[in-house]
Amino acid sequence: MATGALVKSTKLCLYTLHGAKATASQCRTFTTQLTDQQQSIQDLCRRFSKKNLRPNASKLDLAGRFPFDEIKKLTDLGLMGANVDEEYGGLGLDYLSLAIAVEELSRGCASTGMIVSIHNFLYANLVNEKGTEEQKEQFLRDFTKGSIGCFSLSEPGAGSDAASINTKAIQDGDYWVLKGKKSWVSSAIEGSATTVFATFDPDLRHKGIACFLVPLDAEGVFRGKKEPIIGVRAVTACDLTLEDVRIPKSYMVGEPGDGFKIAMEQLDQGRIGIAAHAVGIAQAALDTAINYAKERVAFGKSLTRLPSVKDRLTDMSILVETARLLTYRAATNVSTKNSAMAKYVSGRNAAAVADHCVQILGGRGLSTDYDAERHFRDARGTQIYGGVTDIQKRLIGHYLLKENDAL
Ligand code: COS
Repeated sequence: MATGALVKSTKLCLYTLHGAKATASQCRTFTTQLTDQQQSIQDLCRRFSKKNLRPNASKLDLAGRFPFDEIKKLTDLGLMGANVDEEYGGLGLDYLSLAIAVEELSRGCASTGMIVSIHNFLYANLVNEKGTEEQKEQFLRDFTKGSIGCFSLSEPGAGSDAASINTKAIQDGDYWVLKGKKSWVSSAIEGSATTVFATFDPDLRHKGIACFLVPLDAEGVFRGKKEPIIGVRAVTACDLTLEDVRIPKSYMVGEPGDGFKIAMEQLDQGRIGIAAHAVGIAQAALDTAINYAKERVAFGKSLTRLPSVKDRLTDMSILVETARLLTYRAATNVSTKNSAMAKYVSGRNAAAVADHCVQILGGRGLSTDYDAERHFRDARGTQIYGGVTDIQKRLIGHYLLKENDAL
């Protein structure tokens, strides 16, 4: 099928699905059975990924080039507003549908999957769920139609310890003035707006943080150079310097002091996105390993018939499936513990599966002519961005003890 026809038919398919939508806020009992709608999203994104993403993934990665054409097609399919309410141009799908989409897209191109994940889980869903009508008009409607949104929390001096951010918010009448530096802001080079978390009183720690929506063309916003990262190289992350950026007070999400809670709640969602992204990368590494093992002959037979390789492929498959189950559970029953556990396991498993994949390809596993080394590089970051593994473990331990009245 020609690309145009595929896009047209898949778009129709999504709109049909939308007629019977389940909203993101609907929380269902976890079951391994996908609904017809979720199954259709999976089929659609799997086909899209295979046809439109996988063929160019290596080229985009090596060039470190943002996937403009691919994101445009995904926008046309509605997937850049997957959970957003219909009245703002979104598809109103549930979180699991978005997680499945991110997984399938990441399977074809990890960078594209990550861009979709961050835009939806960390930006569009925040505005959709917490923004005022006025904020949604300005910071959401166009963001389901092609504008890209970002999430700015981390700073050069504050990553895991998010409550210690140092970007200042100073009130000046009906305006707030923001000054400071944000780091690792994904898609900021192409993006049109970002959330900014800033402190209006550092002595209050997390209670002194507010969340703002900031147009990236506002006076005083300066983008840094693209970070030269080892994986997901088509994602353009950079610093954002805020030099006396003056914004109306109506751009604040919630009340002063709500910012930390907003950031944490959004990260609970964002971690589901990263977990799904990691599952997609792990599945891609398993695909690559199986395809190679089927073709490659050693000791007079196909690699798949060697017990050591079969054992490795079996381990890989178990790692992928366990990560997927935890991710789907987290997307169905969103909680800090479920999303931390999904992210922790999926990131760790993706790194292990990608390592097995390199090993099965042997010398070719080290070559950029093959996909294995890209999966290996792409997998590594999933244990870092969205909150490092150590933080996920701390969260899981905290809630485990809390649930057992053992804190
Ligand atoms: N949802 C809602 N509220 C939350 C929350 C969540 N997931 N997590 C914490 N809070 C609230 C707490 O309930 C507490 O509120 P009260 O003061 O009303 O009791 C407040 O926030 C402070 O919580 P806590 O004491 O646990 O905060 P800490 O400073 O100890 O930080 C961690 C907690 C480490 C979990 C947090 O800083 C974090 O997630 N760090 C990682 C950041 C990250 O992932 N960065 C990458 C971003 S990608 S750009």
